[in-house]
Amino acid sequence: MTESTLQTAPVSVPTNHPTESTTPTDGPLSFDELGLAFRNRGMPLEAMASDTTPVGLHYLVIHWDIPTADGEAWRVAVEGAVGRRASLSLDDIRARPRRTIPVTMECAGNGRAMLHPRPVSVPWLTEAIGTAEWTGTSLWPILDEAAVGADAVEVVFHGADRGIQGGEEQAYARSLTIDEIRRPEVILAYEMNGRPLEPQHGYPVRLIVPGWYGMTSVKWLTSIEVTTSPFRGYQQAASYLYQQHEDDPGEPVTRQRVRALMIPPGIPDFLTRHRYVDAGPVRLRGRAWSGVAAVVRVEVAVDGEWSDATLEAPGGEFAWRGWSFNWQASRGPHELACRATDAAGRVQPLDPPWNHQGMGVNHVQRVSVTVR
Ligand SMILES: Nc1nc2c(c(=O)[nH]1)N[C@H]1C(S)=C(S)[C@@H](COP(=O)(O)O)O[C@H]1N2
Ligand SMILES: [Mo]
Repeated sequence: MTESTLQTAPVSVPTNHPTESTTPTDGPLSFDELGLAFRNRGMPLEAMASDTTPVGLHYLVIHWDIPTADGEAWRVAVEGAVGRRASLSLDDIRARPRRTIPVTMECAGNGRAMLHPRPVSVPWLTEAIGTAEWTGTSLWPILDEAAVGADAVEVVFHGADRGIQGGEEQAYARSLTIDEIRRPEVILAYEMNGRPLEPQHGYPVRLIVPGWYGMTSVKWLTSIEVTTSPFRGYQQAASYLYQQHEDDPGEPVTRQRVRALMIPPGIPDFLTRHRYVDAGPVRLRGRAWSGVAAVVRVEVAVDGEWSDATLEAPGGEFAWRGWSFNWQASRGPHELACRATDAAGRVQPLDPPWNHQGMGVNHVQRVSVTVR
């Protein structure tokens, strides 16, 4: 590249700057964001055709580097405020009662790049989503055997990966309250879709917390630490907050907000991904989920007119629910949209709910289509 093309490129020139700037911007996408987008890939929306997302199509989030892991030598420590500490090998974990759960996992930052201004991080549009069959063993019996102290309040899950974020060097760690991890569906998972975890998904063992946004499901798990005071690590206390501005103490991000997505119909243009559909009956399909309560309604709007879609049988308490809608497509430009409602009465907003970190951005998806 010559110097002049660099100056007019639609992305800013890489500067080799040592730390990130996360101030929300309406500026062009930066090389930093481009790099994050390649490392943290999304699920192509057409993968919603199947109940279970193939491993290679499931979205990924890796804050730093994928650790090199030796499954034979791996140990998960059970430590802190417990009566009996333990050090579990992969075989120890595999020997325990086995449980397979279909779980829809979504990154809390999904939708972030649609905000104005946009928080600078992984620039997700709508694709930070996937549903896998996770196999593992319930966590609570392990803690019960370790004799959790009466003064215990939280459990911190530590990952093997290390890096710097917010100017702070750290290993990835997140906590949950004791009540939250008593749920039997909170598992230590060692298989995804019937195969050992792949390196990028947390090999050899990770936590899976159905219903919560993905940051909770700590990968490359090395330690389960019972604490007697709330954990204040970076990924808990500084990141994953709904904040209105940088100094806002905010509210912690927890469970997945209700959301529906559709498989964009017809065929796409290569560059813009604008859709082309033939006139006549078109069966729109998609998926909907909520980490709070079951999805009870999905609606589709054609040019702003909302009608109910047909719901398929739920695929499990923690998996997305299929839906379809028969659209009689007439020639011309159209805008399609979809939105879900859950049994807790939550419904998706029409416009993006802005917040400083770009968390839980679950407004309705809009797809423009040309019918020919
Ligand atoms: N140790 C560790 N665990 C982690 C992460 C990470 O970077 N390190 N990313 C979290 C985030 S933000 C998400 S959304 C999910 C993504 O899981 P996946 O890559 O298997 O889809 O993993 C979570 N667990
Ligand atoms: Mo995430």
